[in-house]
Amino acid sequence: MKLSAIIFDVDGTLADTERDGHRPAFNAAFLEAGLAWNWDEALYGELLAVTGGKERMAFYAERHDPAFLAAPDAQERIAQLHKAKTRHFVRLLEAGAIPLRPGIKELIAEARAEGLTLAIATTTTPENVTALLRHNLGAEAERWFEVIGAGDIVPAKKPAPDIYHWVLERLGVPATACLAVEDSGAGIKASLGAGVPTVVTVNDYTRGQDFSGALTVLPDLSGTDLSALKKLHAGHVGA
Ligand code: XBP
Ligand code: MG
Repeated sequence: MKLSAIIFDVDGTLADTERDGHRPAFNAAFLEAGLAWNWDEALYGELLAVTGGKERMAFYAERHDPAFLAAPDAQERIAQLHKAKTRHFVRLLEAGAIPLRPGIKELIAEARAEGLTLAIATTTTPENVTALLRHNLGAEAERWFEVIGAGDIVPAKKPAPDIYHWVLERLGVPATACLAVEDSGAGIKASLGAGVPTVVTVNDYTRGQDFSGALTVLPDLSGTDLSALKKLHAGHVGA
């Protein structure tokens, strides 16, 4: 099965967004709302076990501020905090504070030049994806991706395979004709759960997680061009 599409995860894969992007954006939203919550780097690493910003806040409140969750308007407050957090995160992107990871820009250019289809399968909010692409690759970059599956579009977030199923259905190609690029244990569980061969690039938060089934696990994509990825894919699914 020939490789026809690359499906990218966003957070941790396209860019190192978590420690210096999402985390300070959450903290800015908490401060603005007068909440005494503050997520340091180590705590945030633990909280990343829960995917999705709203889900992550609820998980934190359950353990550290049960009174917050017991209030009748808790879900509404979480939704408001999340809106504010997205605003702060997008502002960081606009300021150029969150660059793409090594090799990403080059791989996207090479894949486009060879006529491969590009797609995105992520847990993050759609606005975050649009802003990340725009501020790192230009205003037209969003259109380079045939399908963008993001956020609450599926109810079950990664590690559930649902977002990959959603993207595959819209791409109209078999899972084995695609290659997923992921950075986390939850991410590869989702991609492999949908039958998509997957390469992993690790980061400080995900190094050491369970990547069984990955075609390869790399520090980043610098030095790994499209032909190398095609070889890995062909070796797995048969050329
Ligand atoms: C990563 C996530 C996200 C972000 C926060 O997803 O788990 O929840 O941390 O994003 P992926 P939101 O690696 O699949 O992109 O606050 O917008 O949910
Ligand atoms: Mg990720």
